[in-house]
Amino acid sequence: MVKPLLDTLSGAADPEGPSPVWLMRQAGRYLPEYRALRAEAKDFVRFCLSPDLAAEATLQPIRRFGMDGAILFADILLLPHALGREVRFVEGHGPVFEPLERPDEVAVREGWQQVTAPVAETVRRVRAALPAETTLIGFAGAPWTVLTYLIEGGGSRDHMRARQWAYGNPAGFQHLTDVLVETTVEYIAAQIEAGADAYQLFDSWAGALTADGMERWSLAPCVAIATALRERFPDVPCIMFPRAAGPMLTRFAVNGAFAGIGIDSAVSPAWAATALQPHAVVQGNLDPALLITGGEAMRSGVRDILAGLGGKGRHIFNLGHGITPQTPPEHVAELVALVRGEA
Ligand code: 1CP
Repeated sequence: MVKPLLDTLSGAADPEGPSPVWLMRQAGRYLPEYRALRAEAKDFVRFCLSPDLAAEATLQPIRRFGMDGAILFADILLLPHALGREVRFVEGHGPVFEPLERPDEVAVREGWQQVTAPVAETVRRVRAALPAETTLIGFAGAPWTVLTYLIEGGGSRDHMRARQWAYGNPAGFQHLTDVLVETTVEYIAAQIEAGADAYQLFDSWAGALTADGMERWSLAPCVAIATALRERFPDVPCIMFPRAAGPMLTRFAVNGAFAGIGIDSAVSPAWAATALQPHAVVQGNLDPALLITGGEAMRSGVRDILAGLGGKGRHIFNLGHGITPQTPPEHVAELVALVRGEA
């Protein structure tokens, strides 16, 4: 069975074919059918942990647009939630945690996998409903990005407290990272066993670290996760997304642990084609603002990315970060058609 996205990650894609396409946050509030479904569960954590609702949210963008990849509907903060750091999603604000006071407040907790078991059930249901050619993508947050939320008590502009913990108490920070590496491996393994074809590690805040800090707190733990999973599931590729990593992206690409590297919109396609693409499949990187803008601005952005990265069987079309709620769904339909050469 031809699965264009999985085949690209495995190096088996037809170089003549169009770049496979999926979009970060392709399920979510820009879709009216998502807003209607979301209204069925007041609490976002409960929504994510309801396999019926989460499977439906995963499938909505596939039904409407037919992307090559479906990303599991869940959240990167469900794992720490299962480890006893309870998360609340506050309407109009975002995730909120009781901020960590000490590194030893996080440990591998007996029974945590029972809390995330519904996520694997979602994967099973999506797999059963998905067209055979659609790649099902599991995911988790990278340890650094997850830890920023735990340490700051939620989202943060500069991640100052998390950076100070990492630089000021490396032993304590290593303990926190180790706990997340160990549990992330099991969390993704459960998604793979339930039917995920590939998985992505989101390091959304990698760019807040120094180059040395990124090497230690982003690259090293993510390599550890991908290496452990490759031993168990040699055919399941990892896409690493170290957002805003800049020139450090080459360190991720040459490592060999990751079949794909996600790039943000600040990276030039021409640079990525020479610096990254010889070592890994490159995923990206339309500015989400161009998807909102639409029209010729969007079309020219798409053309530039395809000219730089497409046509080699080593590119997955995506945004440089997630779709935002104000995005017109018609622009998403046009984007998918453009990438496929149908518009
Ligand atoms: O009520 C709602 O609908 C809340 C909005 C929402 C959604 C749709 C949140 C809250 N999470 C999600 C789903 C989600 N989150 C998915 C699956 C859906 C899809 O991609 O189609 C995925 C992959 C994530 C990943 C995620 N969650 C990341 C990494 C990607 C990124 O955007 O950088 C991060 C940082 C989060 C944390 C999070 N979840 C939600 C919010 C508001 C936040 C905070 C974001 C921030 O600090 O800016």
